[in-house]
Amino acid sequence: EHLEMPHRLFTLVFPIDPVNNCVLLGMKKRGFGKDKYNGFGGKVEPNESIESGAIRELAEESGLLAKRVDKCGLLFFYFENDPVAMEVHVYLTSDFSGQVIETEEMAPEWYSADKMPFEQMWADDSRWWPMVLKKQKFTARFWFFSDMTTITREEIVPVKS
Ligand code: 6OG
Repeated sequence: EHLEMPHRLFTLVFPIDPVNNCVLLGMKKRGFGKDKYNGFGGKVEPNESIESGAIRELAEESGLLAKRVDKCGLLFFYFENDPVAMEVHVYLTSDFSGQVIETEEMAPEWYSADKMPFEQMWADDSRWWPMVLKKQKFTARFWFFSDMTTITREEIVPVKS
């Protein structure tokens, strides 16, 4: 039933340092998700592919230039008071260059991949991040109460690579 809802396309990229098993998170300084840590991403523009949107947003928000990004999951968010669902394409990248910079949007910080600051992240993240650690691709759906904090229903389905 929810599949018929209109969707808005977003990307979310997590840079990974495989040597130290660290992930770069950004403290969002403004806009949607302010004062939360998250990966780097945003809306996909009409003239670009989802992957190029992911690479563009990563560069804009962190200073890192990814040569490639690897799809690890697909998230759908349904908000009680919003008729438009969010479709968020989630990527990892270990193939990047450049220097991490703080931007108007994000204050980046490295975290150990198994010590994520979930209490300062969106409530869904602690539910699906374990799939990332297991290298298991997934599709997940979360229904949020109007407080944007409480998850009222969730579905997390592993998918084949
Ligand atoms: P801009 O407004 O910056 O794009 N996003 C979420 N990420 C997680 N982990 N959980 C959520 O739960 C999220 N809702 C949105 C998608 C918003 C950015 O925030 C992500 C985009 O990367 C509801 O253009």
